[in-house]
Amino acid sequence: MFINWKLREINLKIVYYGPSLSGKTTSLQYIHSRTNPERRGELISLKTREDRTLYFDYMQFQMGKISGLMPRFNIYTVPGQVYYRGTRKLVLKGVDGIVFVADSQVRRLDENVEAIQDLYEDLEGLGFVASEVPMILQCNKRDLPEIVPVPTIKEQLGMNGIQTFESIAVDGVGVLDSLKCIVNSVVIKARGNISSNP
Ligand SMILES: Nc1nc2c(ncn2[C@@H]2O[C@H](COP(=O)(O)OP(=O)(O)OP(=O)(O)O)[C@@H](O)[C@H]2O)c(=O)[nH]1
Ligand SMILES: [Mg+2]
Repeated sequence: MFINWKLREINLKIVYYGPSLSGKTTSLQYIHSRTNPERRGELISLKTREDRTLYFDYMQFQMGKISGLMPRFNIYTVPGQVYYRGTRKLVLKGVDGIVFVADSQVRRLDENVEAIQDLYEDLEGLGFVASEVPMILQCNKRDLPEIVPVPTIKEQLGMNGIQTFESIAVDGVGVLDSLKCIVNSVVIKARGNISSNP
């Protein structure tokens, strides 16, 4: 969270985190396509020839007010491929809220578990108390045939107490519901921080 008191702006950062090919970029593309063009910036994607995220995807949008300040939401996705671990950690710097995008396919369960372990390690390495960072779970690819039941995913990821959404990012199903939920949690936390440090 970064407040520019002169401009009366508050910058908030939401990161879409998860294993490779889970649907993070697809989710952000859908969000971009459904956001009012007057309230959002360009979608910036740095990707390889195979359309995989190389560094991150990014977009910004404005919405509502927080304690009289204009919030700017900065949304990022991390590159899920294993060897971009360092980049993932960089993207998490200063994060205010996380959407963990799990790939629901049976054969990807282990990758989801590895990604959540990396996430907690990275957060701790950056000085966060992981349990204090607003986080939600988006179980993606619910349209595919061999998928894990949501309660099993939650249990395997140790995310039983965490708000969860099912999604089909390619069709936009569930994507905005999960975005609204994390935005809401981030705003509530920001309000609390502002009122305790006026
Ligand atoms: N069937 C199905 N395919 C999906 C869904 N969401 C994404 N995909 C496909 O999965 C592939 C990977 O999606 P991306 O959004 O690029 O995945 P990513 O998480 O950004 O991957 P990295 O950038 O490598 O971390 C693409 O071919 C998408 O079209 C979904 O809900 N259902
Ligand atoms: Mg991507």
